[in-house]
Amino acid sequence: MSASLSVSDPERTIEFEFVRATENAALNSLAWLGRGEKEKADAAACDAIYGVFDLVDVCGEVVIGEGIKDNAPGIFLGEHLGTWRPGAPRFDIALDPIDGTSNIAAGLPNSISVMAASQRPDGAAHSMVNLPAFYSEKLAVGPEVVAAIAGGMDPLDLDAPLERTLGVVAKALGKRVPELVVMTMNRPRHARIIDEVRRCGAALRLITDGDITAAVSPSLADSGVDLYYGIGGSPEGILTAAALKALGGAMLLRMWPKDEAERRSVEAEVGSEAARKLYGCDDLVIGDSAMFCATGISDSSLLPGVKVRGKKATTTSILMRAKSRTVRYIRAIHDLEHKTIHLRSERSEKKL
Ligand code: VTB
Repeated sequence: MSASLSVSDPERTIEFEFVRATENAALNSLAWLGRGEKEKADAAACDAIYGVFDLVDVCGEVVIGEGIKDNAPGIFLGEHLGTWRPGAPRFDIALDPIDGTSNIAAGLPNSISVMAASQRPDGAAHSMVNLPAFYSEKLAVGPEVVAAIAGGMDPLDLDAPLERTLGVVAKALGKRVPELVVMTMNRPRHARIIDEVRRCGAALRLITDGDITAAVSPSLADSGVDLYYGIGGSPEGILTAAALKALGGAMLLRMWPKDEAERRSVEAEVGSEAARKLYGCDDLVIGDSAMFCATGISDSSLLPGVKVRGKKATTTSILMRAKSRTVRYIRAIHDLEHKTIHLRSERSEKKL
């Protein structure tokens, strides 16, 4: 047992409040599934997250928020979550009330509500890195690949041809390349990746949106995904890193400015060396404290979505902590005739 495990660790109790928050966000946004209103879905998820944390004794500071990117309603960088009652434990929080808002709006699969949190190591300015580029290039693999590399196999290299990377991953998993399943978002900027994966003979699962589920999936034994590779949102990369720290997976990440103007602005902000830095999960979420929690809204390779049958709704969430490496799947059955969701906007309980 790790020395850092302690019964008084506030993570152990607070983590369940994160499940309530993402469950309520999923339930409250479900009404917007397939209704073409992504901002209303996002607002409903944010309202429910605020509502849960308004009742929780924690000093949470949003260090990775959303909203600015989408120009949508959101929970922003620097906002406080929790009561901030004196003496309450302090956490840095990263969140995406809905990753995959376009999917919800279109009634498509692959949307989740997701949060991560960590306690700042002593003396550190922050525990999660805020990357100034909109996009990052990300390559994510599961624990078997990490173990094979630790055992002497060639490490992964973001600059190596994809053919080599697929070969390394296949060898680590004891598969042939044609047996590999690669996941990426279907985007014109991924044309080369898509061609390469197909040329090598691996299976490619293209998704519309939502690359947190995609990047976490290779670390889950039964997701059917072996490798995630692509260019997606930078904040999503931080949330992914928190999950992979708990799952023992790995990710290589490098900022991907979309044009010269963005490259110049990123370099002006962090310097040219940091702009090109290759990050691993421990560089993105610093220290041994990391919690990750997500609830499925619509079905994904990570989680089933909310299922409603009569007056009952079933949610499935995944909750994990890096310190203990316990991974919990929490299947909750909500009786909609009794369930109330505390929303900040109403400052009262909302009956579903
Ligand atoms: C990425 C991805 C997200 O939006 O940020 C994407 O990481 C935006 O990419 O998971 P495009 O600009 O190419 O659409 C998501 O898919 C959903 O927020």
